[in-house]
Formats: sequence, structure tokens, C-alpha cells
Amino acid sequence: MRDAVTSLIRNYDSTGRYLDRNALDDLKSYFNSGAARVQAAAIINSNAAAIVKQAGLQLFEQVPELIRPGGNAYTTRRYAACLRDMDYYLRYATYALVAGNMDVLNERVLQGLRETYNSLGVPIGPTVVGIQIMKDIVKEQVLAAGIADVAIVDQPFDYMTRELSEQDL
Ligand SMILES: CCC1=C(C)/C(=C/C2=NC(=C\c3[nH]c(/C=C4\NC(=O)[C@H](C)[C@H]4CC)c(C)c3CCC(=O)O)/C(CCC(=O)O)=C2C)NC1=O
Repeated sequence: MRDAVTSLIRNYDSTGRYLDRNALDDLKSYFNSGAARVQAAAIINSNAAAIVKQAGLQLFEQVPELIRPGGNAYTTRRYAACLRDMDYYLRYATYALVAGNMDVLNERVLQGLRETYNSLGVPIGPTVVGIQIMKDIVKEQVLAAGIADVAIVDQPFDYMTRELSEQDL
């Protein structure tokens, strides 16, 4: 598992280089966004249950077939599994957000996920919609807390979305 700093150092060390202008610029921008990343993680942490619940309701409103007979989230067990997955995505998004690096998502979330979902008939499209809904809710809350740099929030959610969708082609 890597973060913005360790991955940069690994990069430079592998070619025996001192940290050059580009490296220093990258580091500066990571450290400059550090306080906002931590604040955003704190906001998610104290609202996680509500964010997942609200995102689930919105998702099932947008794609009601999911919770009808024959839908993948139909039955209490599968409904709960779906919300649990949403909670995983949200929690790991906070790790990646704080790390400033998406490595943790590859390693702990995305690896093998498509195969699992395909074998269980979990539809990728609506999963992606659910991740995007959580992103929008989080961005609203982060913005409301006075953090201007909400773009940092996009990164982990968009990364998971992109990887899931691309893998499904
Ligand atoms: C931390 C990394 C991690 C992830 C990501 C993860 C996902 C994950 N989701 C699963 C199931 C599932 N995932 C869903 C999710 C959904 N169904 C829908 O219709 C919606 C679109 C969607 C919710 C948004 C459902 C319903 C199941 C149960 C499927 C079944 O057992 O039939 C399973 C199969 C085993 C189980 O049920 O626990 C895994 C491994 N597990 C992990 O350890």
C-alpha cells in the first residue's frame, strides 16, 4: 500500500535521482491539500452511516428494478449486502483520499471484484451509479463545511468508477 510520498520516493529511488522540480511541485501540492484531505475524511467519518443510507435510497429510487423480485438487491440479505458494499467503497475512498494515492483501492477493493460481481450477477452499472451518488453527497457536505478544494474528493470515487466500468468492457 502506497501514499503520495512513498510512491514518489520509490520512483526517484529506483532511478537514483534527487528530488527534482517536478517532484517538489508534486509534494508541495500534496502537502498543501493535506489539511483539506484530513477534514474531508473527518466529515465522511462522522456521517458515514447516513451517507450510505441516503445514497442507497437514491440509488433504489433511480433503479427500482434492483429491489424488485429478480433484482440483485432483492431480499433483505442482498439489500444489506449492497449497502455493505457501498460502505466499503466509502471507507476505502477515505483511505485513498488521505493517502493521495489510489493504490489502496487497487489492492484492497478492485482486485478480483469484477469476477466476484459477475459470478453473483451484481450489476456494475448501478454500482457505479451508487458510487457517484455517494461522491455527490460527500462533496456537498465538504463544500458546506467550507472546504473550497472539493476536487480532491472526486479522485477516489472516480477512480473506482472508472476501473469498475473499464474492467466490465
Ligand atoms: C472491501 C472490499 C470488498 C468488496 C468491494 C466486496 C464486495 C462483495 N460484494 C458481494 C456481494 C454482493 N454485492 C451486492 C451489491 C449490489 N447489488 C446490487 O444490485 C447493487 C447494484 C449493489 C449495491 C450497490 C449484493 C446484492 C451482493 C450479494 C449477492 C448474492 O450473494 O447473491 C461479495 C460476495 C460475498 C458476500 O456476499 O459477502 C463481495 C466479495 N467484498 C469485499 O471484501
